[in-house]
Amino acid sequence: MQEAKRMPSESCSAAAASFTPSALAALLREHAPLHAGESHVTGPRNSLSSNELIRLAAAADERGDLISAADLHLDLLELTRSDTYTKSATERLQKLYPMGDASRVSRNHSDTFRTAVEQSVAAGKAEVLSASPPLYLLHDVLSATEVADLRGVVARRRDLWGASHPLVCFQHDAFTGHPGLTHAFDWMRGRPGAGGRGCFAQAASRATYAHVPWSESLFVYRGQEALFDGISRRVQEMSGLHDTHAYSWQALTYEAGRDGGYADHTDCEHAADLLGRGERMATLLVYLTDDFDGGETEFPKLGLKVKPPVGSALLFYNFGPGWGGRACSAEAAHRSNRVTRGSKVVLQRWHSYQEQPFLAGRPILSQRGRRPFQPVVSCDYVSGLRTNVSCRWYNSDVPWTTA
Ligand SMILES: O=C(O)CCC(=O)C(=O)O
Repeated sequence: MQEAKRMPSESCSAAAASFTPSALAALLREHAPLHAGESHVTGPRNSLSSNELIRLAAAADERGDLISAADLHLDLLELTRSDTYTKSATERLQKLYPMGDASRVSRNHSDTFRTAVEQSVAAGKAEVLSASPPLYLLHDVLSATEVADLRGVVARRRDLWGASHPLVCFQHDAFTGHPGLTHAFDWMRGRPGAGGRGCFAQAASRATYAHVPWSESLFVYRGQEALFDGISRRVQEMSGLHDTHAYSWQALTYEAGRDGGYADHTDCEHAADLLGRGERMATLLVYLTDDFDGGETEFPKLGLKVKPPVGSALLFYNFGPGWGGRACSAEAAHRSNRVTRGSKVVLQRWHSYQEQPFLAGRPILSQRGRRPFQPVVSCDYVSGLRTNVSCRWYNSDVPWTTA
């Protein structure tokens, strides 16, 4: 936990250049040599059988330990992907994050969104960048003082999470080029919840993390920072996007020298149906810096490259065709271009059509395989496309963190 205070950006300048499978394999050989019987990868997250988990979950329920019960039901959900555990984990999370009956009213969320942004446009507070899919620039969402204060909160939380080197995880061994990783995927085979991902073990993560380019996503959950909760209320008023439909805030940071950009993707969670649980109906991006080069938010299908001024926001609808359309809109695909000078800081928040109060709350996932406050750098196929691999640093526990 002690060794790696956040790396200064000048020492990351070679990150993107050295991020090739063979360079990573060489680093592993040099800095984290294997001894007999060892692997550079960690094992499956969950070594308990579903029967054992069911027994432990029942015991946690019986003693009224809601946090452990929710955690175990989430483990069961990951292991089995069964509707039963979706329901049981949801029930427990809703008990942990009660929102009160008043917030449970059902509403047509795409209509409230549309009405509010159209009013903002009529009042000169927003402009339309694209009609289909609907994409808006909201002016003056934050004052200069608020921007400074929010950046202060982000800096404080980044310091907390910068104390340890990250665990380095990949979605596929082909990307690292390291044969050791295949063990992890073999181990995970037949475990539907594991998702075919593997993480380097601690020594291998320490040897490689500085050579992986990444952008950063720092989750700030509901109730953790009054300033963020206040902004949530304002967003609700300005955009019609209700706080009880929102995910947690994410503070995204892209630093020149370290950043590899974030590849083309849509924000639809499962690219399925707007009405599905957790589908990200709309995305909000609030910009906290603009003194950087590169780093535009680009919508290639719309021919738009945007770099909004500090304190303003982009807001877009991820489904179609047209307002209220229920299929994922390919036209809403976007990326973050690589930052080549300075640092880009953006607040991101997704909003689902369905009300899901617990989505913005701290997830109750296990810390197994990670040290306390140890971040994860995860290199994933963005949007499921094998040509689009991007790595991101996360402060949150993630399901593919293994023990
Ligand atoms: O930072 C940006 O401009 C876009 C971020 C984004 O698309 C994402 O994190 O999913």
